[in-house]
Amino acid sequence: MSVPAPIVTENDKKLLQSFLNNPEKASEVRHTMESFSKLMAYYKCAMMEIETKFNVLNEEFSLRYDRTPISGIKTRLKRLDSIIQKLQRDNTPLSLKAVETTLNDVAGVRIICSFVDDVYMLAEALLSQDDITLIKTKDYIKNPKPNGYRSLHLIISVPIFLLHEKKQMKVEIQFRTIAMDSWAALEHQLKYKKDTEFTDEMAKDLYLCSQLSAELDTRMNNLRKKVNI
Ligand code: 0O2
Repeated sequence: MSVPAPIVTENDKKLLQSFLNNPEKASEVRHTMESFSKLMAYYKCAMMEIETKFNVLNEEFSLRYDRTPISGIKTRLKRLDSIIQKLQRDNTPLSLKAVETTLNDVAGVRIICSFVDDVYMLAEALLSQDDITLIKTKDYIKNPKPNGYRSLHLIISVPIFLLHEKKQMKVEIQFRTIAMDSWAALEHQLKYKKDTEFTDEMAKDLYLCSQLSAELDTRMNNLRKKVNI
């Protein structure tokens, strides 16, 4: 039976000891950690604002048309290691300012829609709200990625109202149909399996699956129009 890796490694202990021996450094690290946690809390608030806006839109649509265009909402905050990786990838020096100015996807909201038309209807409804500012659009539905990935991405800015100030926070919103979401989730699982090579043949097959999923979306959307819902 293998011995589980210790939660606190010898290296961690050495690092902690070096901080204890250097109170100035310890206080600097504590201050940075506190500022980081505060920034993450602001991003979380922005995600909550966006999630609420979509719940309201879903509710109103359901009252008017007796169906819900949103089948699910997922939110996620980017993890510290992903934040660091992305900044390093772009050769951006690590700082909290860089996180706020350079990264667009620290706060992520994914809206899973019933039909393709719902994606655009919901995006338009959100963008028509006067506290939402559009920063960037990437339409991977009209222009899918070469691997077949489809989704509509909006980077927006939304205000959060704190005790004594109003702060504009960026949120990445990904709109997908159920079919687009299931393709992306399975592609992620298949591609990130570390011990097997992902061959060109497999990539072709995956691309074919994305085309089938696009065909499914088109047919479902046409049926929706015929049924008139
Ligand atoms: P996670 O775990 O979802 O956070 P940017 O610098 O933001 O303009 P970036 O980051 O390349 O450029 O943005 P892009 O192309 O809009 O894609 C960002 C996110 O879209 C990814 O986040 C994924 O969630 C999703 N995505 C993009 N391409 C693919 C793909 O080919 N397959 C799947 N399954 N998802 C994709 P992260 O940070 O990679 O991951």
